[in-house]
Amino acid sequence: MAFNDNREFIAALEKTGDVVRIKQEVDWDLEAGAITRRVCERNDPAPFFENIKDYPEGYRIFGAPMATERRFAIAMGLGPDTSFRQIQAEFANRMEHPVKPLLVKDAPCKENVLLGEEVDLHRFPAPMIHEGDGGRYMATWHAVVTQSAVRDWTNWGMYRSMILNRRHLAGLCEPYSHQFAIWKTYKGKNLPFAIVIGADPLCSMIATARAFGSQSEVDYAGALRQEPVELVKCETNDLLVPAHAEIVLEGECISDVQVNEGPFGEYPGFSTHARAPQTLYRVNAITHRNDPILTMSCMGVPVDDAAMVKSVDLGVFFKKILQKHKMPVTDVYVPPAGATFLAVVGVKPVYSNIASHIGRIFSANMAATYKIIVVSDDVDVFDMQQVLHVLATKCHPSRGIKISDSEIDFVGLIPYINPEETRLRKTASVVFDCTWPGEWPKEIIPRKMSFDQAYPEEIQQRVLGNWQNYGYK
Ligand SMILES: Cc1cc2nc3c(=O)[nH]c(=O)nc-3n(C[C@H](O)[C@H](O)[C@H](O)COP(=O)(O)O)c2cc1C
Ligand SMILES: [Mn+2]
Repeated sequence: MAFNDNREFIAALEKTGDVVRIKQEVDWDLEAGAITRRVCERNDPAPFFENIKDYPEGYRIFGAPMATERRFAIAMGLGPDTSFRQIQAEFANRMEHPVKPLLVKDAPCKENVLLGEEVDLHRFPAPMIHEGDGGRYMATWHAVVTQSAVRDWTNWGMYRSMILNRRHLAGLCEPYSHQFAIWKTYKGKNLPFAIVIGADPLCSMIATARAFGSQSEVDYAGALRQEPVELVKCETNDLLVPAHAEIVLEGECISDVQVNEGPFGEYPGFSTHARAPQTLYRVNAITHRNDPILTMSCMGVPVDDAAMVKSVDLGVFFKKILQKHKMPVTDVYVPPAGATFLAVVGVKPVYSNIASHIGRIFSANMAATYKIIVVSDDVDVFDMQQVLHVLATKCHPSRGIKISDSEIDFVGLIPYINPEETRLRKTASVVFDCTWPGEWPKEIIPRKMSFDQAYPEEIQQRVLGNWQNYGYK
């Protein structure tokens, strides 16, 4: 049974000790952000702020909903100790079976309907998340729903937005995003939107995934939930939104106008994107549940929600792309600590120049992951201790490192590039080949001194069979 909303999710997290109810008053101005930041950096339970300064009782903030493997696993209905490998495999399997949504009439998200003069974004405790942010961010863990002009494509994407005044937001929506593509179908007219805050955890998670082309994310939310998502129609446009969401902002993105947005603490772990003209969202109506729970992601040094969910999603996506190119890939791990910049690829069998080949496929298809480590199948790609070992001992400092030019897709988010590279939209990508060179004869390949390779099978079996007798668990 999937969770219908964050309230059920929080109740489940409480049972396993993965959430902390904070009853002490906390300030929306930096304090809630600072707590959430420290929580992310320590892998602590999610903070659930129940008492926010300046706001009535019941107006709450749920921070870092999906920033740990444990919370990700629980959101998927798996045990809290499920390994990253298993989580990723389950995610990949479920995504193969889309489930269409259900339309309903009655919905908790309509408990309060605010129209006209009642529309005021300041009713909600939107936090000032990091020092230096351009404003209070209303939407940092949510889904923005839009639909193409001919209504054949409904998109859900997570694109942040910042409060400008009572009824306007400024939002960052990268030019490669689907929302941008959808807006183009309106041929210069305003784009109707619904910003859905605090839907069930898998509905928000799916809004961050990239592997969909022009398919509708809601069917994949159903896939992850293994149950349909219940949708209800908006009050002021025809868009459909998750019925159990906490807060829904309905309105239009205004054409021909741009407004300054940011800066904001970004997912690579730095604030790199200067204040810049972005999309203007005008809010025409707000609907919300009684005692609404605002969700918040405090992006920064990993592991936050973005690092966690993008790791799982990109691992699945890269493996698919490499398989499409007939690469003998065993697994792909995008370690959360690498903030999506780094991927580890396991291959079997290894052949000459396979690492360069993989590097070229990455550059051609997935421009935002610039460092690739290629390992053979005796290395568990999900175990960074093993990966570091082969990076240190098998990768030749010159022959094993292949650098190539690369284009920049994510304007301004790469911390290590200089202004000239930003202007030219050029950077580089690198492959670390941690496999033995294909041309080496067997005799010169060093033998790995590990339990499974340095002992005869018979000794290994004896040792494993007696392990507890020796006094080990
Ligand atoms: C927490 C979080 C915040 C994000 N914020 C933005 C954003 O402000 N603008 C943006 O273009 N992408 C943002 N992304 C990335 C998009 O969600 C991601 O590219 C997603 O695939 C977009 O949906 P689309 O493929 O339907 O365009 C964010 C991702 C996460 C996890
Ligand atoms: Mn999309």
